[in-house]
Amino acid sequence: MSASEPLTVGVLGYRFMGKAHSNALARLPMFFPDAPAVERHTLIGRQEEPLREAAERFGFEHVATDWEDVIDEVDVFYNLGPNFVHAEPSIAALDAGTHVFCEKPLAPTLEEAEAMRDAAAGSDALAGCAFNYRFVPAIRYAKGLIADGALGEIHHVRGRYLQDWLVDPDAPWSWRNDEELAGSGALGDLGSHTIDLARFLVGDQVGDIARISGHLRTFVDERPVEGEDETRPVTVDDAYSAQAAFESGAMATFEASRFATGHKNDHTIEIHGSDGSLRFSLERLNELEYKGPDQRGYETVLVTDESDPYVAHWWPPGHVIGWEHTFVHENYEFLTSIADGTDFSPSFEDGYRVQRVLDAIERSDETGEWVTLA
Ligand code: SOE
Repeated sequence: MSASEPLTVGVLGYRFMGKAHSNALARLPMFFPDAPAVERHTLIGRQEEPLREAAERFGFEHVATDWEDVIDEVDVFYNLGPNFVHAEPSIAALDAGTHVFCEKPLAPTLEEAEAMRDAAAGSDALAGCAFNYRFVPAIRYAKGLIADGALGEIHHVRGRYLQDWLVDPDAPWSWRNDEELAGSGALGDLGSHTIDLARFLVGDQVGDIARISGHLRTFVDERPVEGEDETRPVTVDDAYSAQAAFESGAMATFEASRFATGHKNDHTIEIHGSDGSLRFSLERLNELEYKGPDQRGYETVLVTDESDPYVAHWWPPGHVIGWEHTFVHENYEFLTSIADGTDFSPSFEDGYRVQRVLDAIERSDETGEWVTLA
């Protein structure tokens, strides 16, 4: 790729994440003019008709029904498919020297995540894992406070991710309900975000998770298949909870549920230290609640100043941004890392480290014992 030519991107997946990332790529030229030029080259999917319709709508030049025909033809491969298609195409692309951006969680199993991590380590191409919540301005602001020591010694991390889209027992079965296809349920789909955020925010202060105990629960064990007169078993968790100790001795509690009635996409993380605390909620994405050493209680900081991360690319202070903008930020950073030949976080190593924690929670649930992460 020469400096003047655009990066050609092939994207596998054209539903929810395909739309989120295609929108992000389309926003870059207007809001991040210093981002590398990108050509939305090929959209990859199995069903030709809806694929062509999506390619038209998302601005892709070409379509393909087989990823193997694409990964050698583009500079960057986005793997936005279901968890069970993360490993093989991503490893093949990295082995071919194609940069890879893969949605979270990295894989359904620890073994596949390890193979992806190793492929990235052995490739000259760049690999990133799309934990988009690292790219919320308020989360970046929180990380700055923690890095500056504003919270003092970290004692507690408390993360939870609550949704309720499956509380209706008649909500249809999908690949997210199947262990072979997804690996786990709320644990991997939602818990992976929270565990990654905890590692991102306090990892430098408290080290990695040293040991953990977990509990998984499936409330509804079979669901109707949409458009058919049959049901399929639910073989993954509907909810999980876990408690953990970091290497420093700091404590963490994590939970996620798809049965938290009344909560639509409620991802919150709280951190308590010797000198202060902070609290973030995705439902109030532009705000950070912070209690510093000189305050009696929490104050709500509206993180929309032009000096705040990414904000200057958008609108004046107070003109808030949303969930979709986090994808623009992560695409900007990943594509810029490719163009500059610099590292990108979260890497496949980060994705693998999250997968180790997911796997440990599942093993703890099976044995009823704490699991030490070597
Ligand atoms: C689950 O419904 C989901 O789409 C997750 O898969 C995403 O990662 C999360 O950002 C929103 O909820």
